[in-house]
Amino acid sequence: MYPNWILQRASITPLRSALTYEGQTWTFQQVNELSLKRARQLTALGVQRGHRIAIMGPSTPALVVMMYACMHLQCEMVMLNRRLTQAEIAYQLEDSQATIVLVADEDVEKLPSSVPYHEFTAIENGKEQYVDIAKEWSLNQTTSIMYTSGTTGFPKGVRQTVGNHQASATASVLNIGLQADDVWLCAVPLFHISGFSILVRSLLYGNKVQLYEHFNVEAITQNIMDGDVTHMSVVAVTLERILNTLELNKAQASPRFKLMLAGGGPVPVDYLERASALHLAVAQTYGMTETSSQTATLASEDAMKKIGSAGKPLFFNQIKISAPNAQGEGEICIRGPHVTPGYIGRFAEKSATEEGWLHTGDIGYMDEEGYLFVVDRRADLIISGGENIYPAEIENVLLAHPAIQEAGVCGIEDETWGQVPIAFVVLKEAVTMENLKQYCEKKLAKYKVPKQIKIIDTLPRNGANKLLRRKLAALLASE
Ligand code: S0N
Ligand code: AMP
Ligand code: MG
Ligand code: MG
Ligand code: MG
Repeated sequence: MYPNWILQRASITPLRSALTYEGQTWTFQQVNELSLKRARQLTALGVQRGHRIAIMGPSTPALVVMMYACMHLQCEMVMLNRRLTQAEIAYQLEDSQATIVLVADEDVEKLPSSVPYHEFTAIENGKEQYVDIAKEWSLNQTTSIMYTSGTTGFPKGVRQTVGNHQASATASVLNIGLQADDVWLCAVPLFHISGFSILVRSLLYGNKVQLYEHFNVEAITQNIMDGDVTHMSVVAVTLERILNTLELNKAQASPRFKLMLAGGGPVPVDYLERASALHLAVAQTYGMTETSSQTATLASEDAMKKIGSAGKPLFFNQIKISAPNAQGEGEICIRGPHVTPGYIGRFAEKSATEEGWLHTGDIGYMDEEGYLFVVDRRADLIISGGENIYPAEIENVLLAHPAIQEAGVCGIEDETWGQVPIAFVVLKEAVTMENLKQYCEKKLAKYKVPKQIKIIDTLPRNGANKLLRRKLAALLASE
């Protein structure tokens, strides 16, 4: 058993700053008191210890307090991505069997109708009921559940336990070090592990989080130039926005700024070189929802020497390359205390690991010095601005349309988002593009809606009739 992180942090450093948002700052004691009050208010509304509840809202202190309240109640939090459509949210609620949704007022309209929910302001203004807050948590208790799309097209709910988060945060700090006045800027969504892991690190380290609701590039770059913050997590797209802003202003990062963790997908080498020219320390990192964030990270002193590498495995964890080819490239497998114990819902029976090893599906190699290079992502995964898209998910939606006989989806390079999805369809009856587009928008989050839909006569398939997605992009190129 381990002490409740929120209570222990408030007890050790009550007066240290925990959170800053739009110029207002809360100490760990204040955050703790607010979240305890919110836990009593949730109790009055019938939320009980261990319930599986879903949460949705923009990245604001209200969301942080709601999450901490749920953690006080040892609830399993299903983190809902705000960009999803009602149909996609309905799937996750059904699959997870969450008892209730706690939703920011502005997001209520995003919920499918007839889903039970409590709005944040109703909770915040509601009455309180006494509840015994657990002082201790067990390592295998589930803290959070995040859905990650799967090769089958059905998103999988990944369990992230107390032990997973603790191991991840500890390994992170052993790698990058820590000082009491470090401040981590959080402008990645709290519903992704990129964002939530920043909160966990803050609770374990006693560091402040500077929270942003939107990716406000001017304000964020100013923070980096002024040294208001020391660390930040970015994806390639947001890194590029910051580089661009620094370059336009002929400015550099403050010497107080220490490190940017860049992950969630490949980071173009060109960005790393531009960052280096601006004295902005960027560490490329490789991690995923199943590993509660980073698993390997490149030390910033190696940034130029091993450019393009995602670094070495962090403490407590191991990486191996399974079935390597002649070039040493094979499937990246990960073992360690940060690896999920498994999935929930329809994938609960499917083991996430084999003999403790998580088979990521990503392809990579380790060089002779043990540095990991990720060369290809898992099974046709498309990453758009840090959001994952599995072709099968879009294909399943397209195939359900009455006019569509066959569908194939692949990613193409995109200036703005890194990659975007495009679709190829074989029709069984006439249909307008407008109809198809509207249909997709109803069923799929905006970032998953194919940027182009091409009508063709047959899809490229192999002898076993398997769709050859990698040949789809070539079709477009040959037009
Ligand atoms: C890139 C972001 C910030 C873009 O959002 P922005 O600028 O706020 O846009 P909006 O105003 O919301 O929308 C404007 C239009 O843009 C479309 N749109 C928005 N996002 C995307 C997108 N990703 N792809 C395509 N289109 C997008 C909107 O639909 C809207 O369109 P219109 O105008 O037509 O209505 C935002 O996307 C963002 O925050 N991305 C990052 C998400 C993220 O954090 N991903 C990482 C997930 N992976 C993990 O968590 C595991 C790895 C990990 O833990 C990690 C990752 C990074 C760094 C560190 C770590 C770590 O290990 O600690
Ligand atoms: P998610 O499921 O959202 O957690 O995304 C994790 C996936 O993003 C990994 O399985 C990889 O395919 C990809 N990814 C993460 N970091 C990197 C990286 N440094 N280089 C290439 N791909 C990455
Ligand atoms: Mg808002
Ligand atoms: Mg994902
Ligand atoms: Mg925004």
